[in-house]
Amino acid sequence: ADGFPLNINMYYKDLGDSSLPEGPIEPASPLEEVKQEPYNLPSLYEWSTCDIGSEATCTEVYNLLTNNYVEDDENMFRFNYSKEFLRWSLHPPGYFKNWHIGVRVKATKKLVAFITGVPARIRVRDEIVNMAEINFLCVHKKLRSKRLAPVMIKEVTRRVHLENIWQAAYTAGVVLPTPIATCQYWHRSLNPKKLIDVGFSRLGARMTMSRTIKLYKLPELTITPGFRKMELHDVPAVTRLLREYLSQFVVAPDFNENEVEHLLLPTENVIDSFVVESPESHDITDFCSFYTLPSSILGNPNYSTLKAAYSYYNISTRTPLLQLMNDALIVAKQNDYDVFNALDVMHNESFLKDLKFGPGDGQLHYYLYNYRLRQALKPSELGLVLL
Ligand code: NHW
Ligand code: EN5
Repeated sequence: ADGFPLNINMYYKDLGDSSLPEGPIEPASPLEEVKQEPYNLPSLYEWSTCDIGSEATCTEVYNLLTNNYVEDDENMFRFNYSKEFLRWSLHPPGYFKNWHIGVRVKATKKLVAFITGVPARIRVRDEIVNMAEINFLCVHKKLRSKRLAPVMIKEVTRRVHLENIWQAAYTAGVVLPTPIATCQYWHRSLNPKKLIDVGFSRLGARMTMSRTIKLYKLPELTITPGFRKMELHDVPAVTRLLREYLSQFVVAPDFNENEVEHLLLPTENVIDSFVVESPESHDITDFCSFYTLPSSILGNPNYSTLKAAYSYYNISTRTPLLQLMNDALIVAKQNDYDVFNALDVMHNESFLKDLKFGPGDGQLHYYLYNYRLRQALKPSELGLVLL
């Protein structure tokens, strides 16, 4: 009546006000309004769409990331995604080649920065939202702090918008505006002597090396009857199991059979997945999976890489989750992994302590771009694992 808005919050988009509705913050724009030309880079550099299917380009990306990607807070370890992993994770069904964005030095064509998006349908409560999953943002160490990252983020955003997609999901070890959840990394030693030798873990108080080795010892063989590697003919059953399981979380991917085949069928040195096939009914009752992400060990004279497994999607309907994950640890040990890592997402809390995982010094923050949640989620409300 006096001409003032009833609710001053209508002028403040992101105050975390729990009275504001959940959903898109900015509405989609008409595609004609999306900027048609790439953002400007400093004049010595140029954009370069990276064809990861090309062996030469994949090698360039691999080398950039191997030398410049994420390190722990004490710069002792650096993620060392393999080329096979990059090809797999960047080529899901329906991927867009021009969402794999490099920056090169004009004069030499040297690749100095990178960022990627891949399409994904992510459900938030009962809305399925077309999103981009953003990953592998990397700027060469010699070009840091020159505000290149914000230009790369704007450019990937523009290219995502050109496909009429207006939301994104991403994770980072650093705090940015505004996490939808903050998760804890947990680590289960498989090769405690090496982990201690390289400084990944420490000998506990009043522990000797031999007591520590005994503490982490695992059976040679898996325990669950019917536990075996997932095969192509399991895709329909695993998809049904996964869709049903993920429906309980607030944020989770909406996987179809094509995506399950690509993302969850075992790929050597990239993704391992296992089913439990009931010896009686031959039904697929349980599932577990982990991906392979080694880290370079920086400046150690004796060891150069740490072989790490990362828990991916796990589902128990018959086999207790604890037993299923114990079998996952056993196969990881059989295959020479040094450590098995997991986040406290989904139902992982229920097995972490019992299976002798310990909390790491790293956290992982989850983000959505242009999508508001009323309040931050507990890690156990997240049904999403990004690579
Ligand atoms: S997280 C891994 C990110 N990569 C690394 O940590 C590798 C090692 N570090 C680097 O290469 C997973 C550089 O330090 C980077 C920053 C490139 C990180 N996300 O260029 P400047 C992902 O890939 C902000 C977002 O001078 P720099 C997810 C920082 O807050 N922003 O810094 C990626 C500051 O902004 P402010 C980050 O050190 C998600 C600005 O960058 C960030 O030379 C991307 C400084 O830029 C991070 N991880 O390069 C967002 N780290 O506003 C996607 C720093 O505070 C959003 N910054 O001044 C969605 C897009 C799609 C939408 C579609 C609708
Ligand atoms: C995008 N997809 O900090 C992801 N890792 O705890 C990008 N710590 O390995 C964001 N500092 O705690 C990634 N050992 C963010 C994570 C960046 C990498 C990172 C942490 C996660 C990590 C290790 C090594 C620490 C080395 C010194 C750690 C302790 C293990 C110990 C084993 C025995 C039981 C107690 C815990």
